[in-house]
Amino acid sequence: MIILGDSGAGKTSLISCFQSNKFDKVCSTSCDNYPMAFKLLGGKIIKLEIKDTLGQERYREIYNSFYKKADCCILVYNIADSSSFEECINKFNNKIKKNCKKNIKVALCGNMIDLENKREISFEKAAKFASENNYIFMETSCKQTLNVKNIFEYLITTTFLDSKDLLNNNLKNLQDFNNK
Ligand SMILES: Nc1nc2c(ncn2[C@@H]2O[C@H](COP(=O)(O)OP(=O)(O)OP(=O)(O)O)[C@@H](O)[C@H]2O)c(=O)[nH]1
Ligand SMILES: [Mg+2]
Repeated sequence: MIILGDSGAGKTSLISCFQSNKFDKVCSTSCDNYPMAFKLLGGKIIKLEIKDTLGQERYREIYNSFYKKADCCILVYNIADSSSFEECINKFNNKIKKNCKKNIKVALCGNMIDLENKREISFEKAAKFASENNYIFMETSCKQTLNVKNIFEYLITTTFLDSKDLLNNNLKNLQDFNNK
């Protein structure tokens, strides 16, 4: 899984919040992958590597090899910063279409919904972009640990479970081994 989005959108915070279920105010972006293991419905076990990236334009080219390997992607913007959304719908989306596997599963993530009074991008606008591209869409807040687990679990489940399993089961059964 690769995490993409503009600098400051909250990529590192999302990973950290997903892993620890809490909000660390300062998150420095690490070059490492974050390995995790999950047991899916029906007992299938997957080992997932989450690749954090640096959002600044000058660093973006270094991730080209990760685009090719990724099975799924979270594309993050800040709902209170329209330029971070523009970066997603233009630059990052083009990169995904050009460099990723054709069948990659993408989740668009509108982060920082705790900043509702500063919102610049409406839910509807982002949902429309997501549906036109066949992307999952959720809004999250790392600060309030809202929807963070959901977006990861939903993306992992839809990426690695067969549609037949998805129909028969409820995704709530996904188990995070690292929390056990
Ligand atoms: N209010 C609020 N602040 C957040 C939220 N998520 C992250 N932040 C803050 O936003 C700032 C940027 O978050 P990062 O996770 O470092 O952003 P990033 O996308 O990893 O940025 P780069 O590594 O530079 O590409 C930090 O100060 C976080 O504490 C959120 O949901 N709400
Ligand atoms: Mg970061």
